[in-house]
Amino acid sequence: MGLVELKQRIEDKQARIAVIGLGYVGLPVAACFAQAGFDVMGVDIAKERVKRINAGESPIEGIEPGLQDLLSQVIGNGRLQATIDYTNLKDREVILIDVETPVDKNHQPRYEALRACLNSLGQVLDDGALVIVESTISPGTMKQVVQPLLEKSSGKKLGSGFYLGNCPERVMPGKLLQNLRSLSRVVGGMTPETADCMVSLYRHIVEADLDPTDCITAELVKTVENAYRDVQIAFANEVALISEAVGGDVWKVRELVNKSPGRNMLLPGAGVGGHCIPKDPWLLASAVDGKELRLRLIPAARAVNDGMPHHMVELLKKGLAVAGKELKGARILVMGYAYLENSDDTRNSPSAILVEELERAGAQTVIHDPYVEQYKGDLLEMAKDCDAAVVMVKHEEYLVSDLDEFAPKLNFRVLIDGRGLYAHRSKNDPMVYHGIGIGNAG
Ligand code: SAJ
Repeated sequence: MGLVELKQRIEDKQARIAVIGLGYVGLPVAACFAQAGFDVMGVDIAKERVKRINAGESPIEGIEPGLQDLLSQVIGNGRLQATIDYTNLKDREVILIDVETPVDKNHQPRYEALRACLNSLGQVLDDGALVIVESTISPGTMKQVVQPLLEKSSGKKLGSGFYLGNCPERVMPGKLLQNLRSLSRVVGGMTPETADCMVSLYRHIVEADLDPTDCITAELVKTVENAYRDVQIAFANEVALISEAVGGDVWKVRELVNKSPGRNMLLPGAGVGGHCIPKDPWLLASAVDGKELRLRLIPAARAVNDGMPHHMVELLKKGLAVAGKELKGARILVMGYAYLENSDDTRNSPSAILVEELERAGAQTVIHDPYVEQYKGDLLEMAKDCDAAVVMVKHEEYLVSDLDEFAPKLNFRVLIDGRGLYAHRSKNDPMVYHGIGIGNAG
């Protein structure tokens, strides 16, 4: 089938769609196209996940407004079904790929899941099918990895046997459906006609701008927008370190800097976690591996942000020293384990780095997080017998908790504040307070 005919079938909602990878991106995407009226086949390697989805049960952790109801609806009316078997994709005309694309400890992209998916898909790919990679990939991956791999596994040629595009997602845990529908999408096609056909497809589920372009631009936009945020956060963190060193207050500095036109200094903090920001700068940087270009800013920003949990340990050592304690043998209350406030998502959590370093130094840790199942509990109770508290996440519960009620529960009133939660709160109690960006750290 040619692109003109496929575009018509897409416009008429006749095109049969597949989504490979039913995680926090793929599942909402599959459900949205099914809700729009398409016949959608979801594929995942996890049998248990497929079973739960076919039972109309969302396997996505955390609160995702509308997702469970939507899934029940589209499983109930048969528009969406899930499978582990790629042979069920033989009749699919549009295939979206939403598999993981992590980076390893050497910051190199790990495309095992993507390669496996393309190999399996190639065996069953229908003539003239449109394959769209939604996963975040290093610029150049469509041309250097996806196209040759799919041509090899399918025995077909790009442009005649199949068509290729890259349409990165901009979802965020807690707002999966909302972001999917309301955020603009960059629609990269290997040819302008492919991008045009992709716009017709996404128009069915995206209310915002759809920006047609080529694949290298789509690959660059996604990784650049997250590297940009990482550099912005690193700047705020470095200003916090300067403020500490010179006796300033970074929160006041930030507030006044941002009064200057065109400034928007982000928030310094105890670290940068999550599924996107720590990874995507490395996907961008790896695009120039082996080329003459040596990057300095993007890797440096990553180093600054990765250094923040370690800086929290340094602040804690100083705080404990005032109380005549050292890390070894101390019992530390870690407040917050999720990577983001009011979330249960712990992927790449800075708290994990902090806990590992504290325990390596011989400290005991008591972890509290009102959202993460295994760390839920009574904060005041958990504070008892702890020598100090370290705030890692600005969960709503901590914003409202009464410091003066909480501090006396600790053996030593040492509070290390990684998110500026208590920087300007009255601390009547003789508190040893060391906060990110507050100059009294001494
Ligand atoms: N963080 C700071 N200071 C800040 C902002 C964030 O330290 O000023 C930390 C957070 O505590 C967290 C990490 O950075 O540990 C990431 O926070 P985030 O607000 O960037 O949230 P993410 O990781 O969910 O980022 C997502 C991204 N969305 C997608 O990739 C589709 C990102 O592009 C968005 O900008 C971000 O959501 C958003 O704006 O909400």
